[in-house]
Amino acid sequence: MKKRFLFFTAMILTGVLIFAAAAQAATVLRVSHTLDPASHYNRGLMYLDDLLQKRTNGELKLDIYHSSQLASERDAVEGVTQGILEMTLSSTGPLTNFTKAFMIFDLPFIVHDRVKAYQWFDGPQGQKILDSVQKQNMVGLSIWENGFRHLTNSKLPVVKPEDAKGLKIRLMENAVHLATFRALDAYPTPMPFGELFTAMQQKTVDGQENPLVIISTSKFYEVQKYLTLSGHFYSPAILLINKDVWEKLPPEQQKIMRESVAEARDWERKYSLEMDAKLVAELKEAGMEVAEPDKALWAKALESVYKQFEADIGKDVIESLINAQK
Ligand code: EAX
Repeated sequence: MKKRFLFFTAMILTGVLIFAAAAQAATVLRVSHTLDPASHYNRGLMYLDDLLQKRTNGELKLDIYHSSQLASERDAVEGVTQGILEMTLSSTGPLTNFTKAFMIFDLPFIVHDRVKAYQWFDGPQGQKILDSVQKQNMVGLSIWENGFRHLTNSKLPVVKPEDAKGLKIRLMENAVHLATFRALDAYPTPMPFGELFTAMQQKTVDGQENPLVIISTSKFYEVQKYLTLSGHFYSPAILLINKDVWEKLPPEQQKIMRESVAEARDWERKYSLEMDAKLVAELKEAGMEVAEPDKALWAKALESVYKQFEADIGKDVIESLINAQK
């Protein structure tokens, strides 16, 4: 509790300072995220900042806080709803606690062809999901990429779904993800990303699941021997801005922001695809033992999760995302 209070106080104080400075000069939007400076999130946000500065002659810029320096994902989203933080780039992990519309992304194996799925994300269906955050005093700017999540652990090679039985796996604080690992008879342990490396190092958990780019940039290979290329969840990254902050931007800057965000999204997705293509080899070299499981077998073992959340998500929405990838 005390730690969270400190986070929020720090956010408010830096916010006041930045807005005081902004009175004479540029508008600076603080963006919080949890990942490493070398991650796709950070690189994508730097790309966006570049575009914004160029296109507004430096009048609009980002101040990027990486590695959970400012807040965990959950605290950051809460900060944006309250207007004590301007922006965040967040997985759907904590978002489903604010709006159920995002749960569609969290179903196991719902996305198998991400390039086809991008069109659905960027079209009216994705927009409807983004718009669901308005009730929480936020504007959902765009759907970027976190990536296909793969399982790692320090105990044994996991190839078949039953191999995960009994493993203590750190998960995001997300109901669909937790239900998925319960269906595997694992012990899901929800925890903020910032605490994960230490938890694996101290063996509080046996494993975790994240995209390759995160396993690599956060150096999880130092504490995890086994990598299973399960790709069980596809995780998008949602770029959020506080609604009042958004509405105060002059229309010209809003237009520049919208265009730049879409360009940075495409850049970040491409970067993430390139990383995925080369990282298996790099992680092997770093000492990880890599298993390529039969995904159909895993999908079958996890079918029950769809039934569990069908009423919350909507059968039509599920079908529409599946059909978009045919
Ligand atoms: O959004 O918590 C996680 O595992 C996420 O992948 C990470 O925070 C990036």
